[in-house]
Amino acid sequence: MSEVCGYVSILGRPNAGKSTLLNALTGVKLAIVSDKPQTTRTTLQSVLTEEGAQIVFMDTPGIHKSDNTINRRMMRTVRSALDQLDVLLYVVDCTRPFGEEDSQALDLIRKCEAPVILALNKIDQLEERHHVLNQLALYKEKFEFAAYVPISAAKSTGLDILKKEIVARLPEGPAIFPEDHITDVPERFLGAEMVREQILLMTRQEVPHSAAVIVEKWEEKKKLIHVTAVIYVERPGQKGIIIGKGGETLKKIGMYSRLEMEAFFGKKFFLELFVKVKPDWRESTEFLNEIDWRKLTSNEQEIEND
Ligand SMILES: Nc1nc2c(ncn2[C@@H]2O[C@H](COP(=O)(O)OP(=O)(O)OP(=O)(O)O)[C@@H](O)[C@H]2O)c(=O)[nH]1
Ligand SMILES: [Mg+2]
Repeated sequence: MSEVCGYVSILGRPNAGKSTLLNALTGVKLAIVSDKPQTTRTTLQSVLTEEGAQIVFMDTPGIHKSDNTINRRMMRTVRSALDQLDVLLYVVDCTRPFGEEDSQALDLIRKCEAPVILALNKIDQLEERHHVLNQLALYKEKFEFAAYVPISAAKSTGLDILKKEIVARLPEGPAIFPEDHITDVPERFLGAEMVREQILLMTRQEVPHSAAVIVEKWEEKKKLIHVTAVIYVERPGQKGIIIGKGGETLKKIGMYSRLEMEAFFGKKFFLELFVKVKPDWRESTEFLNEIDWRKLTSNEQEIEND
């Protein structure tokens, strides 16, 4: 039997459901998900190995207008995901009307030379079948996609068809990674993201955008993993919101993220959380390097090489 293997980048507007789709396609909840736009801040690779096919999926931040340093960096990340790929998976939220920003997002994917598959997501939210057909017709008019697949990432509807459309367009070749390989992302980044996910779920307005998490200690002991993480916010008021009355919110953030870590890594965790204020961190290249796992990995390598 011939084997196929290739890279698939998942692109789309913020909140379209890219990370939900990455998790659903691979069956591993690697990417954090929330109803707040710009949940994903950096690319995240997750590998799916099935009989005869290995697909290296890449989740990306949502395509949006860049105004500050963090947003410009996120858009750079999106563009870099267009560099090396065999198939582009373009995800749209079919419950949202098509607007100017969608046109701009399409301009970006027009630059891609690989086949582009349209995943029309959130069809579980549409009441009538003809709404799906209307949306498909609209997208057909805008761009010649290689395939059009209505899906619900949340309900895992249409994902087998989507996988088939992807696999059909991957180059022949042996697997790049061993069968049990899932990701290159370091454990401590995944842990930090699990804390950030709880912040996104429990806070509103500016707080989710102003929060960053760094795991400072990840120590494997005999019976448990000891993790110390710092939650950074931009203003003292936001620190108060994260901590909550009598420390209630922080306690909940800690408890739910610890449960996530225990379920994912299959070990007991002792999690310590601290909250610090770092004004305007979203404009600091140095700090943005610190929270980006790809930089984190190279720093760690540098330390090892010293
Ligand atoms: N009803 C419904 N909701 C969905 C579906 N897919 C995703 N969602 C919801 O849409 C919201 C955004 O999902 P994400 O997966 O975080 O979206 P994203 O495209 O990764 O967003 P960014 O990382 O911010 O760019 C979450 O509340 C999801 O639960 C779907 O198929 N149906
Ligand atoms: Mg995302």
